[in-house]
Amino acid sequence: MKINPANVDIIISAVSKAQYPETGLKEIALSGRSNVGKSSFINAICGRKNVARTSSKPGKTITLNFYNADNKFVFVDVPGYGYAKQSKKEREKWGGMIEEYLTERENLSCVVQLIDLRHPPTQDDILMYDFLKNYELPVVIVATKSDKIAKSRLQKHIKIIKEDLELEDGDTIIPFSSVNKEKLPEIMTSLENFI
Ligand SMILES: Nc1nc2c(ncn2[C@@H]2O[C@H](COP(=O)(O)OP(=O)(O)OP(=O)(O)O)[C@@H](O)[C@H]2O)c(=O)[nH]1
Ligand SMILES: [Mg+2]
Repeated sequence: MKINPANVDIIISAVSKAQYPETGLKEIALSGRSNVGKSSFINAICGRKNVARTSSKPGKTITLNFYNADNKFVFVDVPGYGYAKQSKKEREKWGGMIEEYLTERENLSCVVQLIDLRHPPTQDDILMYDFLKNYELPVVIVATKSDKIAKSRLQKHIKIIKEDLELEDGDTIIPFSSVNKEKLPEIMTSLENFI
């Protein structure tokens, strides 16, 4: 599958079901801690620099952002979790918005859960993975920022993520870097299964 970068655009920033777009396309959602690289992942896969807004400060993405990827599928950028500077009220509001999308959206065919390759999964990462499994959503784990660790340590870090999440057979885990795009073909092949 090839995505033409010129045919990638935001469809809508939604906060509730009524705003989800009717495209007839399957959706691939991004989930993960704030700042793990979800928006950067969308840009890297789509071959665009800044179609999805990124920031070095956590909490950049605060709505469900739908991106048409060359009419082949839709990426849904979901706000990150584990962002400490949020009030309880904000967290509840966002939690509801994300849960509604993940549990009720018929177009949703796969969730790409991003985990920072440098660190063991957090409690929130484990909770999210279990939540997705509970709803029987297919999950692809992408271990991000692989450019930041030595190649010799990569497999060890992957093993820790697999063990801590108790990854199920059949679930894929792929190390990835949005900076150097290593393993991009593997990511594409894996996403193709869901569109
Ligand atoms: N070195 C490196 N930096 C990355 C990579 N992916 C993302 N980053 C950086 O990490 C920071 C956060 O990236 P975002 O893509 O905005 O993260 P996000 O998960 O969308 O964050 P929220 O929208 O706050 O939930 C930015 O400074 C990115 O440049 C990567 O693969 N390697
Ligand atoms: Mg973001």
